Amino acid sequence: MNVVIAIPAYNCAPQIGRVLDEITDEVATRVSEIWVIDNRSTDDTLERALEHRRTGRLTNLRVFRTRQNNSLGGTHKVAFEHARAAGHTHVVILHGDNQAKSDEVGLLLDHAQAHPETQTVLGSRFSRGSLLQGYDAKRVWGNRVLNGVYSAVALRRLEDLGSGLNLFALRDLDPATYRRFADKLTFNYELILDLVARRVHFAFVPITWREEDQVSNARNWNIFRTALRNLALWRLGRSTSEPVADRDYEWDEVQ
Ligand SMILES: Nc1nc2c(ncn2[C@@H]2O[C@H](COP(=O)(O)OP(=O)(O)O)[C@@H](O)[C@H]2O)c(=O)[nH]1
Ligand SMILES: [Mg+2]
Repeated sequence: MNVVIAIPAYNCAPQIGRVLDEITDEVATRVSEIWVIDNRSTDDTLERALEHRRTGRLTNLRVFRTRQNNSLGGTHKVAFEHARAAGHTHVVILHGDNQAKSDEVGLLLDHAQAHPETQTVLGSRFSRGSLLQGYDAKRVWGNRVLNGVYSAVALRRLEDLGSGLNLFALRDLDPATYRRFADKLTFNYELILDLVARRVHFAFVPITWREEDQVSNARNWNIFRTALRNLALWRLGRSTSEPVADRDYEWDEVQ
C-alpha cells in the first residue's frame, strides 16, 4: 500500500490546525505523504496549514493551493489525479473541517490490510458502532432517509453515502466515470453509485463524527434533491452528470 492522505480544505481556518494535530505519528508513518489542498479559501486556512508545516512535526506534510475553487467533488478529482500521477495506490480523503477524527484514518488502513480483496473502505457515521457528537438532528435524519432510499434502489446496504473520511484504492476508481461527476458536494453520491455499478468491493467502517465550531457550506435541500435525482437517473441507466468544460484541476505547491 502506498497511501496519501488528501485533506480538502475550504474556509476552515479554525479547524485545519486541529485536523493536522490529530494525525498521530503512528498514522503519519503509515502513509507516504499528507496533502492539504486549499481550495482557494477566503480566510486564513492556507496560512494556518503553513504554520503547522513550519513546526516540522509531520515531516511528510505538503501544502497545495488549487488554481480555481473546485468545490469538494472537484477537489477529489484533483487528489485522485495527482495521486495516480505520483504513483500512489490509495488516497484517504479527510475533510479539513475536523468533523472526523484524524487518528481514525488508522481504522480504515487496518481494514484494508486485513482484507486484501477490499481496498476501498468508507468511513460510516451511521453504522452500529459509529459515534455522533453534536451532529444536527435534521442532518442525521436527512442522511438516514437517503441511505435507506439509496440502499433499496442499489439493492445493497449503503450505510453512509459520503462521510468526510474515506479510503479509496485507485485501482477501484475509473477516471472515465468520475471525471464526469459534478464538482459540488454531491460528488460522493455519484461515486458510490458508480462503485456499485462497477461491482467494486468496498466496506464500511464505523467512525466518529463531530459538530462543534464547523460552519457547513452545504445547502441541505439542494443536496437532498440532487441526490434523489442522481439516484433516479442512475437506476434508469442514464449518466448522472455531464462532462464539464473549462475546469482547471491544477494546483501549485505553497512553500
Ligand atoms: N463547501 C465546500 N467545501 C469544500 C470546498 N473545498 C473543500 N471543501 C471541504 O469539504 C468539506 C465538506 O464541506 P462542508 O461544508 O463541511 O460540508 P458538510 O460537512 O457535508 O456539511 C470541508 O472539510 C471543506 O473544507 C468548497 O469549495 N466548498
Ligand atoms: Mg463539514
